[in-house]
Amino acid sequence: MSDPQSWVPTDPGSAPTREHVLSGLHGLDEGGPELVQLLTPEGLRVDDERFGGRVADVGVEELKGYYRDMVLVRRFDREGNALQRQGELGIWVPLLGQEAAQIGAGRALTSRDMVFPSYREHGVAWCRGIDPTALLGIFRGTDHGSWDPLEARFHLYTIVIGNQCLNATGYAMGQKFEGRVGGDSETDEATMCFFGDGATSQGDVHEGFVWAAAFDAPVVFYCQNNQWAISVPLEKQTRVPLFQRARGYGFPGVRVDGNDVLACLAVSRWALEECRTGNGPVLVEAFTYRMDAHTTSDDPSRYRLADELELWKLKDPIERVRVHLVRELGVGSEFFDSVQEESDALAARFRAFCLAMPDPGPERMFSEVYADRSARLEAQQADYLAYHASFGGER
Ligand SMILES: Cc1ncc(C[n+]2csc(CCOP(=O)(O)OP(=O)(O)O)c2C)c(N)n1
Ligand SMILES: [Mg+2]
Repeated sequence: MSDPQSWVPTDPGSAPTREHVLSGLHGLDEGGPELVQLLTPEGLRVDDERFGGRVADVGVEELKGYYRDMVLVRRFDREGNALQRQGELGIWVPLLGQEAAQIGAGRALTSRDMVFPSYREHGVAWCRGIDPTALLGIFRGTDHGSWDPLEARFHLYTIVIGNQCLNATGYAMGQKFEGRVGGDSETDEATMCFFGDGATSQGDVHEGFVWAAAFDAPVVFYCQNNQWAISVPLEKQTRVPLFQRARGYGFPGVRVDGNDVLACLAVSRWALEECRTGNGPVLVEAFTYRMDAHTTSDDPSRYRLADELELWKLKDPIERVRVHLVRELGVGSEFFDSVQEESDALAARFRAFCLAMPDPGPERMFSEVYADRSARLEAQQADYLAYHASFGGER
């Protein structure tokens, strides 16, 4: 494409041009020969010389567990979307299509490892034991996250693109300085940092990579390449596959099939182990697809073709595990029915919790700004409360 803006429809209401169609084709990319895959979209196990051994312990029970994780996470994700559409949430950030990338990574973590998410990591939060209802406040506008980041070993969501790469790198440098790396496999720990393909164009990510490399920080940079940064396609972020960028910084990069939970688990286990033993950092590019809108405020039909989604549906991360469990491992319908039931119950609880959430009082916006409250903040709060009271309780 000669015109760098040719992928942007000038009139959003118009039909896509030939250029738009061609730029949409990047989504058909199979991920290239370097893609690590252990479970094909058809549900067949394939081996990988480098990473296959990392999941040798995964049997039918473990696979059923990952299937359950993905179904439950998808179910409350869909409920979040519906709640936003019904006016109960200000916004929802869907993870549809990225369940395997997140569960594979999340289940590779130990309780000692620390995680820095962006804003779409509901599946990783699930793996950290954070109840899905704890995510609702952020999207209902009542809090910035209601879990204790250190206790959960899962930082609060970061909306500022790429910023968490600096936080994660700093945290990982601390792990290194404090000797919690490369000593004892019972106590060693690592950091995992989640970000998107678009974030790789941010200075913060570059700076994080440079510092992490210079200080051998035990951080796994886990990029979920879902092919889009809102309406900006991958080819506007990079000229080379993202995992290859790691080489320029001096650490390894691996591209894994982000719709294959087993491969994501294997590669994440390897990457975290590298970091815990002092061989970090590592970049993992989970090659996946955002099947829904960027957020509920976005309309992807303005900038991408429906065909692209139809192709990725054939690579659905949940379906391939289901097919594998049924055809190769003989798992019967009882199991699938019970997971379905459990997911509906979770969605009902999620919804009921949301509808019962109290609105925070007007003093709430002042209460956790600083650890020590200043006189100025006290005065601002008093002014605001007086102003608020002048409406006589009307909101
Ligand atoms: C520093 C900064 N710039 C711009 C934005 C607006 N913004 C929100 S999400 C987004 C796209 C991010 O895409 P990507 O990194 O691929 O992550 P994805 O949403 O696809 O998971 C942008 C530009 C922001 N939140 N922060
Ligand atoms: Mg993206």
